[in-house]
Amino acid sequence: MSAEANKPSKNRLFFALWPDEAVIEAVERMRGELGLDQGRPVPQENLHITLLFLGDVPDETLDDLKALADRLALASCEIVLDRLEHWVRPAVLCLTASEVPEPVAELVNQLKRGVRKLGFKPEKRPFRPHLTLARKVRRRVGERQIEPVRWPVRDFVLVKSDRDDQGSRYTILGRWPRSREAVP
Ligand code: 2AM
Repeated sequence: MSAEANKPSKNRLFFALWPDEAVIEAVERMRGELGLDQGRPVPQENLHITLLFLGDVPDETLDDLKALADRLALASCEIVLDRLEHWVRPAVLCLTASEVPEPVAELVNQLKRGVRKLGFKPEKRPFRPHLTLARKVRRRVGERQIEPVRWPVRDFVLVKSDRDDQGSRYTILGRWPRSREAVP
């Protein structure tokens, strides 16, 4: 057996909010209006707001993460993306929300608390909801208020990220609250 085959299997995971069709359309409209001429646009199917990045997670921990998500509640709310920001160091251009809705802030706190009990060390920096529009944006882009993109928040997802030469490929592993899945 090769050394590769002996390695414990891990996946790069994160919890996120995933946009529905209407939000994707609104973001694309905004992206068109902004007329970006540099960097690598995030493909439409990859648009999301990260709630909590977990990094490489061994396969045996996946069920614990799903069980944690099963226990969490999320009241319906709305995230209003109302600013364009250029984060110079990670070189990303993103839409950000001036305000974090209370249910989302509470969910992120509960996720952090829950994963800490599973042995993760979630980052301590305060949660800043952002939707990355483009990466490798090196020339200055003026930050400004934008026509708000309204994102109704109904559920959250656990996502696997695979990276290759083409960039990131995301697979949704679960969606919560689960009761919504039963609704046709
Ligand atoms: P970003 O959109 O600001 O790049 C998957 O990598 C997601 O997790 C991305 O949306 C990324 O945010 C976010 N993320 C947060 N912390 C990260 C880290 N340390 N490494 C990679 N991605 C991270």
